[in-house]
Amino acid sequence: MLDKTKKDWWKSAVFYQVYPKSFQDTDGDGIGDIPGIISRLDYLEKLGIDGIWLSPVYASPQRDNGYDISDYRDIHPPFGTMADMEELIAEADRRGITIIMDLVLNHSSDQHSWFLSAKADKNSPYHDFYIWRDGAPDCPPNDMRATFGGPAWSYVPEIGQWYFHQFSPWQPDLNWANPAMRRELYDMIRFWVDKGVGGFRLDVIDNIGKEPDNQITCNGPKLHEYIRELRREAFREDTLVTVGEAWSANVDLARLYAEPGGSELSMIFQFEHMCVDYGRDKWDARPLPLVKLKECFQRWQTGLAGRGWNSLFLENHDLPRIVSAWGDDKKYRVESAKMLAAMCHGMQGTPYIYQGEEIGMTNIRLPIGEYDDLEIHNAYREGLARGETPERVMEGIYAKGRDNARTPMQWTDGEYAGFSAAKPWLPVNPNHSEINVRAALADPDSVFYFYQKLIALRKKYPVFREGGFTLLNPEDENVFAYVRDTEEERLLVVCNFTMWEQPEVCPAAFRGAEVLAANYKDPGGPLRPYEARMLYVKS
Ligand code: TEU
Repeated sequence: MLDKTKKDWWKSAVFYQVYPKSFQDTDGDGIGDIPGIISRLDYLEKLGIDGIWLSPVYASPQRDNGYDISDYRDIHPPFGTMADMEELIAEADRRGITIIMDLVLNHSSDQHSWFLSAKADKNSPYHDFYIWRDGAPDCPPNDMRATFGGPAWSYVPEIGQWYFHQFSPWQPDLNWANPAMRRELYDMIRFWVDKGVGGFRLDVIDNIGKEPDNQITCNGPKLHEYIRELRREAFREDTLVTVGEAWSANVDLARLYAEPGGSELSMIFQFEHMCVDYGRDKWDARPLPLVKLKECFQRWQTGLAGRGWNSLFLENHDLPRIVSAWGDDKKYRVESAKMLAAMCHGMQGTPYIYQGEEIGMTNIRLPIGEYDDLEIHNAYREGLARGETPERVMEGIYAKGRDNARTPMQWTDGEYAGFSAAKPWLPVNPNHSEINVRAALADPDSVFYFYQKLIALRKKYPVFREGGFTLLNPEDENVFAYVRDTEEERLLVVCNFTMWEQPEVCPAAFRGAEVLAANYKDPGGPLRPYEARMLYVKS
């Protein structure tokens, strides 16, 4: 077990993201809940993870599945009670699992009492908690667009003002220029630290320094000043792990957020690698350009070595299932899921596994009416308005829609996959008959045991945490191979990204090396479809 009183304990940790609405239902309403998470802690302990990143469980109208919070100090009733949450923290702790809560500090729900008061009365002490501009009802302050469609400004006739919302009208942006608002957030964070939470994932943290008048959303001039204040005032303990979500980050910006002195955050989630297959936008997905992906990882691995810290991930609740996106979710599902895991977990950083990734869950295809996500419905409307055919728009949604990752966790081959006794809020993937936790646990060659092994290897060999990174054969379009090394150890990771045989990659130093992990028996010779090998030598 990791010593979590050590400042940088999270550098040796592996985290697991739980999306509560889809993890495990216990009260038969078709919606996952906190008692459900508690009931699965033994499973997560078996996997070997050190912490859970819990997507929002706060009180919320659920317009954006909890990323629209109406009370930061309360629990969404269908998920359970505060007592359930306290029990989860305690039960997880008993198993050496730290709970990291999701914090949405950029915006609240439009149903938060602060916003209700702010929009009812210009003289309310909460008015200035949000971003308002005067103006005529037919003339928004500028033409900025919201991420989930439509203008980024909405008008409130009762007070004759516009409010700013980067995401949807139900998610008004908080005004970080207001010190009283910031103080409320810091106090709220301390409320959760006092309950025993071990850290936070900070939703769209790169947005908090926005200057809408200058059309600046990400990386505003005061962004890092705010984050440093947040660190000083709210994240006082060195041992808290803090992960900022920053779609706009490049390597230089990441060094600011995660500099080793610890004045800001432990690490960030950056998404450059997840965007290499975007065409015009994410809905216009192209085949994976492997050379570009390799170049991207190399830049991040070498760029942050000793000067920051990477997070390592291929999935989350906003992204498609990786085995469908970059692997083969049919014939070579098991092989390619393991290959992608090896590629990711061999690098330097802190790995995050998204629920279901560890059993190789796949994307889903639904009729448009069965999707729940507001982003999907907006993309559909906008695609048709642009003149695209429904078929073409649906292809984009099948490839990249966020509900791919949000279908219920597949525990068994039974009705509703053992997720719930009732019809779930989002359809279960029909392939749960084959892909499910029960089957994975019964099969020693399953994707589950491969993840379990990768987690154990990271704990055992310092090279995973400390080693330098060297990319081999950068121009090879089919195989991703790299070496990690310290003065004492060397690790080779070789991954065939195709369903065809590829020439062997094995530098002389690794001839006869120990095989730490592999997804085929008897690794050696040409690489088989989606083959992955992890070789190790003492240097
Ligand atoms: O996501 C940030 C974000 O920008 C997403 O909208 C992302 O760009 C999109 O999914 C990719 O197309 C965070 C949360 O992870 C997401 O679930 C929330 O909807 C969003 O913030 C708003 O809080």
